[in-house]
Amino acid sequence: MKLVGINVYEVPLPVVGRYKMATSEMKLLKSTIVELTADNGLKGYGEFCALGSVYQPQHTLGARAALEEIAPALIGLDPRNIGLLHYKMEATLDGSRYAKAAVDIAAWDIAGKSYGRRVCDLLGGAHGPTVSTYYAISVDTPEEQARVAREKQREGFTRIQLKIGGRDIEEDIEALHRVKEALQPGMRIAADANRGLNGRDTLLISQRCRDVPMVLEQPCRTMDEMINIHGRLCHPVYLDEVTEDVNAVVRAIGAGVADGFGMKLTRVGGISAIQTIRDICNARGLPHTTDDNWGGDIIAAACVHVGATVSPRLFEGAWIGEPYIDGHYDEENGPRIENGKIKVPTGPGLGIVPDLSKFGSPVLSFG
Ligand code: 0XW
Ligand code: MG
Repeated sequence: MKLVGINVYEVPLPVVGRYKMATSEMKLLKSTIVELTADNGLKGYGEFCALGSVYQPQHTLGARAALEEIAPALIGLDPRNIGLLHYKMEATLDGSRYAKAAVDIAAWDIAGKSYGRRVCDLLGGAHGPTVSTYYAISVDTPEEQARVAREKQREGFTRIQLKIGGRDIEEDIEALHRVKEALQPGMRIAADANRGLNGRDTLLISQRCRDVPMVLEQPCRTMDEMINIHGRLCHPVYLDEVTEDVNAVVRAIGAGVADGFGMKLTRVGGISAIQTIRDICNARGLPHTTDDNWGGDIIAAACVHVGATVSPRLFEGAWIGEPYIDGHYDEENGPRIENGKIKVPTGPGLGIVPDLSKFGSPVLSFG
């Protein structure tokens, strides 16, 4: 099998409802789909969707430029030889993991279709037919955040992620206490500032909310800030945005500054990279999610397939953008949240058969 074509599509994803984090509010996101075509006609799909241009040091146009750099070098390779694809990508361009992740995910999709197996089965097997997910509650008034938390618990979610930061910390502190009071036992809480807090405010919030059973997710902007305050916090810390690759994950674990992770496939380089991180976390008993920034059915399915293979004792859920997206790339198989759970797609590869008419014409084509 040889790669004979690579197409790149742009899919606009207007945000349904409201999605506000400490550093930005999302209104319209532009997802990027990578389609690999093999000489036997098989196609594999990958996806990345940057969360605007200030969320991380990678963004849409940069990732698409990276695809222009790497795609021609992949034509002629066997897409099932995923390690060789990565070797070639690293030999062609340093960094730009969003772009490489989309190629990686498409390669796992095409490999699964070639072997007639689901991606989760290629990754060691699924622990069940569904995975848990969690709901991210936007920055809002403390009363509204508490109302949403109660509503999501009634809908069957067992974990919420409360967005904090970007406001007076008294509001964060009040919101966390109101959410705690609003919930029945059985709901796990992550307070996620998406790097929007400094060390002082993180310490103050943790001390003033020591009675709230939660984890602090990526409060500060840098790993060094987290190393500086970690030993003085009253809560476990999950790192997210700063763990930009496998090496950063290993560094954080070695520095003793991570008690778990909000892990995103495209940030670290795709399914191959998160498989490694999954196994490292399993060896060290570190809980983690299998999420991504944003995106449609393709990246959602990839997060769910990986999540299905995470040890249930460590799995913190697969977040997907479905509640904020109007429609699916694949109306029949696209991942959906029901009672706080997502069914693992059953078809080979990612199990997604995208309606290509929804992607329009390619914005880039190679081969
Ligand atoms: C909740 N997420 C997985 C989706 C948004 O991109 C933010 C992210 C997070 O945990 O930071
Ligand atoms: Mg996070």
